[in-house]
Amino acid sequence: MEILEQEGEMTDEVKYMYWTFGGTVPGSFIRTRVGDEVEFHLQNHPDNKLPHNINMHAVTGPGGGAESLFVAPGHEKVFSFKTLHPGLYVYHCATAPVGMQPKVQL
Ligand SMILES: [Cu+2]
Repeated sequence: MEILEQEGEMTDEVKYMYWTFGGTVPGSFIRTRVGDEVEFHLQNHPDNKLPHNINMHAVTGPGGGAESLFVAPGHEKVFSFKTLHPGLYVYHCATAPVGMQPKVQL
């Protein structure tokens, strides 16, 4: 998944700089099955201005992976996790200010 900071139209004639997962807000669904082993790659586009990360609420551990996936512009981080519980989970960037970060379900 790639983080893209890009301007979009919030409403008629109102532009906003979105911090997106893959160019959309919210980002796309990531569908897995219980017991899957997932290798997740997070890229931060070189044109971005800020570091980002991802907190997956389906992941047990510090920040749901956020600490392992804190990535500067132009770089990539990788981590692996195993899906242990069924359900619908959110993921979001947990870099401050969290309230401005994109959200989606996992
Ligand atoms: Cu972010």
